[in-house]
Amino acid sequence: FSSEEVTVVFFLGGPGSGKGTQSANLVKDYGFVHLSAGDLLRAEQLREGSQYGAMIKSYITEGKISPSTSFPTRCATRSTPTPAPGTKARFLIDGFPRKLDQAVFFEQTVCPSELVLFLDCPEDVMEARLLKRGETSGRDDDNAESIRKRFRTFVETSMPVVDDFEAKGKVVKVQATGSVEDVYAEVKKGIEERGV
Ligand code: UP5
Ligand code: MG
Repeated sequence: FSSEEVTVVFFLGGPGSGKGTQSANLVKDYGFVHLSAGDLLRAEQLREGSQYGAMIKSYITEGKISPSTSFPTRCATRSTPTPAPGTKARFLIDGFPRKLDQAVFFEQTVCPSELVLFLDCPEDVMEARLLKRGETSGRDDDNAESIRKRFRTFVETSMPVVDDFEAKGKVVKVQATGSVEDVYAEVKKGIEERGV
């Protein structure tokens, strides 16, 4: 794809910063196709007959990033509707790329991103949200031990991706500690200022 054909916005932020929640708002108001790498991996994990199920479960529980640069992208392409002719498709890619090699691979082989939305949130706030969600979510990684590992991976492996985009002037950073509504107001302001 070229940037004339599609608009790609990467939506990054720590575990529990609110990417999924705010994505739902953005889909409603801005017509994005939402692709969550984590959701796609969980769907593949649960798909009957998947040869990757056990492997994905282990990566998710350990808070590690699956090694393939292309797997989430492949899942995404498989599940993506074709846009109507003459319209520009808009993709909101949530929780990807979270490793430098994934970022380079995606931008070189799929499409360069237009913008990177980054939800900035302290760990104590994210932890409280995830533990609360863990009471009902059934997610393999919403427990204290996995959360600790996810935070570590985020700091060591995924923040460098954000820093790299920041150095390229692509990042819109939003404080994510407020209410869902307050955070969304800031998200909207950020993307509208950039004209996306
Ligand atoms: N909540 C949200 N916003 C709130 C607010 N403003 N005030 C109060 N509460 C708020 O929100 C989390 C919880 O907080 C919810 O209960 C929500 O109601 C509440 P959510 O919107 O779900 O946050 P999100 O940032 O999406 O958190 P998530 O847990 O999904 O983030 P992760 O980045 O950890 O999870 P993801 O699904 O992206 O990845 C999971 C795993 O998949 C990774 O750890 C990794 O093992 C694997 N993975 C790969 O291997 N490769 C990839 O490319 C991607 C993922
Ligand atoms: Mg999410």
